[in-house]
Amino acid sequence: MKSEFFIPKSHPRYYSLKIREKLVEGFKKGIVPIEGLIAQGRGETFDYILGEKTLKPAIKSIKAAAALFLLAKHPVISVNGNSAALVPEEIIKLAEIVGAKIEVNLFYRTKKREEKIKKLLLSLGADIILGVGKDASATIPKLMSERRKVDPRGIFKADVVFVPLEDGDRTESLIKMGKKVIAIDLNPFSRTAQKATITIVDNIVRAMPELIKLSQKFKNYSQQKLKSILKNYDNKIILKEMIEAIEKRLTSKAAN
Ligand code: PTJ
Repeated sequence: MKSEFFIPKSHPRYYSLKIREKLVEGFKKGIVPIEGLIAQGRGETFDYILGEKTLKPAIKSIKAAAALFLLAKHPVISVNGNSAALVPEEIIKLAEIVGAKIEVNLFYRTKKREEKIKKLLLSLGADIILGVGKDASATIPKLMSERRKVDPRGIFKADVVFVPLEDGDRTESLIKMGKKVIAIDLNPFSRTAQKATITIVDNIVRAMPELIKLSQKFKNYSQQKLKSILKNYDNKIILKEMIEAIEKRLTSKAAN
């Protein structure tokens, strides 16, 4: 179900428009909820301000995320509609490299959409997808949204949960359960960004290939080296650096 509209490569916003098209296609296929298009719009705003590139603090977060993944005993990648539409192959690749399970977990949960996302990931080579239908039989305590329903083999028992593009109601609950949370969120002010153990403030389409690359590289590192990468990481400092980067960019734009 490709877009009927032609986007010329010469268009100054070609890449951004192509990402948008992926989400629209995902929406038409029943993978992305209509609210997911709004979420992308919010992300685009921050990306525009950041200059649509991966900034240095984000690279530090990606390195720490790779280290945490590789040190984890039960890492799980939580997939929603937007991440399934934008980076399905990358999710599978990352899971392979770091030995993570993949679980579908939706805020706007419907049986149909869960099944479609599972089918998409299986068709791209994933071997098992958790969290769909009756498999989501465990509950995240004190969480009221549909995201509370999780798989006992997956998010429920995970020590590290990766939540690319989250809506903010779950990260805090996962942290309270004693888990470590890695988030990708272009908005450094969001609740998810503020509460996660590691926040990658970057576009998911740029961050995922970098995370795959560094996870592959770090696989050769000793546990001690991975631990020291984590020890030197401070998420509060990273968020501060990202907010300062936004401030700097806005100030320089205002001066021109
Ligand atoms: O598939 P579901 O039912 O689980 O629903 C998924 C959405 C994304 C609709 C749901 O989680 C939601 O409503 O999310 P929010 O509250 O809009 O938050 C999404 C966050 O992701 C916002 O802080 C955006 O800035 C950020 N974001 C959006 N697009 C990108 C992004 N961050 C990185 N890369 C993007 N491409």
